[in-house]
Amino acid sequence: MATSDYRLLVLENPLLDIQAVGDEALLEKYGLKTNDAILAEEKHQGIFEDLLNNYDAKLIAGGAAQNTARGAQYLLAPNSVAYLGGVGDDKYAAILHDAVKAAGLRVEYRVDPKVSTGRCAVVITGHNRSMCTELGAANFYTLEDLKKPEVWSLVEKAEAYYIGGYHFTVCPPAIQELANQAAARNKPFILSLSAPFIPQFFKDPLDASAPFWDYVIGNETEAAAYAESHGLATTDVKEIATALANLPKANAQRKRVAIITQGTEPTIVAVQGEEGVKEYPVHEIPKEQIVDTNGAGDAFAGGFSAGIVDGKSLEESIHMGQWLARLSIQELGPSYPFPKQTYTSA
Ligand code: 26A
Repeated sequence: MATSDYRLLVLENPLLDIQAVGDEALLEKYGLKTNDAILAEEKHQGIFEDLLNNYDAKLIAGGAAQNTARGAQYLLAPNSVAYLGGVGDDKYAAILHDAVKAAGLRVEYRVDPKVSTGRCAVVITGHNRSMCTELGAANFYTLEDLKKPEVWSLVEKAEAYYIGGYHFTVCPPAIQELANQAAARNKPFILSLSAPFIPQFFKDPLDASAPFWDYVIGNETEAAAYAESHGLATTDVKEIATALANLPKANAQRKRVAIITQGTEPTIVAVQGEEGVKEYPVHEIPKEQIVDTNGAGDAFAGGFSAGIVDGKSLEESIHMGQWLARLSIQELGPSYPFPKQTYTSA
């Protein structure tokens, strides 16, 4: 069946991951938690060189929603996904260009010749990953960049939007513009909560976009952070999912769906106005097959979004997300196996 090009448009922060296996001492040196995502402060400046010089770090294409976009493209027909964000004009941007080209992902980067491409230090300890990000050129994306003709034509062409919540630290007006476009034209608007610090410290722009979420995706720690910062008075993942699904909504033509992943525990799904939540068990793989879990959530979101864009059922879309996450955790960093594996439906 012929489909139109670039049906899914994704916006967030393109980053290069500098990833290494670390230890407690390294986490302690930089005051990092074993499993977290934060913005780099003054005290973290040395971590990138430290990882490269002393921990045999690998350079891997990252940026949470860029991983999701590569993931969705993995499952969809060629030329289905386009991605927006800001990079520099340097060797790190060249690595990102190579990675997205190999994945068949179209990018429209805002290129800033004066600022370095963003970097994310990823410290792996066992099945945990601690991430510390210096946004660099990714931090300079603006609403004007979204309105450039070559970008805006992608906005108009797209049939669905996916926003990585990390972009709330960069350009809420661009997110809001895509939210409005989605609601006005009844296109699905998918949002990832991305990290606990987003609902904690970027509550206002997050809440401004909430009425536009058709699908909201998070993991258990992000759900808990949302609940706490929004005074939900519960720590129960199912109750939080139900609360998210039933927030006020702008586009009444779509019922909101809230999806909470919990690692190897079942994926929780709540639908606006519907009684009860559904649970979708995860098909675990043997522990020795896991390389690292960096990007597992992004991969889930990529598979899920591919399903939604392709008009698959909610159940099938969840299955696609779980399938792609399972592939990704068997690769180094937020990557997918090539040659491509063939998806088998639920
Ligand atoms: C603004 N921040 C903190 C971030 C990120 C981020 N992507 C965008 N913005 N912090 C970490 N990541 C990415 O998350 C992926 C794993 O889920 C990392 O680059 C990594 O590839």
